Amino acid sequence: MKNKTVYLAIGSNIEPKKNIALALKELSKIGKIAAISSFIKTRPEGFLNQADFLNGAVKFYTKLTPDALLKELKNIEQILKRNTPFRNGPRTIDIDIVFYGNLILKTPLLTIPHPRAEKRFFVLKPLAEIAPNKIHPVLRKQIRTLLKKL
Ligand code: PH2
Ligand code: MG
Ligand code: MG
Repeated sequence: MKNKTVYLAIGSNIEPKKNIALALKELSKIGKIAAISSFIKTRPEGFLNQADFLNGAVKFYTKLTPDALLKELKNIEQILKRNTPFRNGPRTIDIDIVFYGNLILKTPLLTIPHPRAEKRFFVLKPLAEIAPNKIHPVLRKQIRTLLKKL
């Protein structure tokens, strides 16, 4: 199968520098990292009473199918002992698939593009750094435009 271009959003608010470095190392075992954005400090969204996050985005080439990629990302989260006590709570690492080529997919386990990407500064800002012209396949707008509208 041909390589697909995937954009991942990465976030951590428990020892974030260490855990992001470990996550990038694990990611490089399941595909090729083509670009890494800056990692920016962001205020927690959803559940507010927790530490600030470091958030960034990665451009990634992989031959894995969306389901297989999701499984591998969950596995990396396990390797980093992700233990989220509750929804939107603190996490050692969160790796979300934002885009998988131009695929539009909705299954009970996986929605691509990520269904909340366009509402989240902590996703759009780093993504705009490495993929300003990438067009959201559902909204049909560039990342830079979605960021500006936020
Ligand atoms: N992730 C969440 C919920 N809230 N807030 C920030 N700043 N960064 C995140 O990565 C984040 C969040 C759920 O995945
Ligand atoms: Mg997430
Ligand atoms: Mg996630």
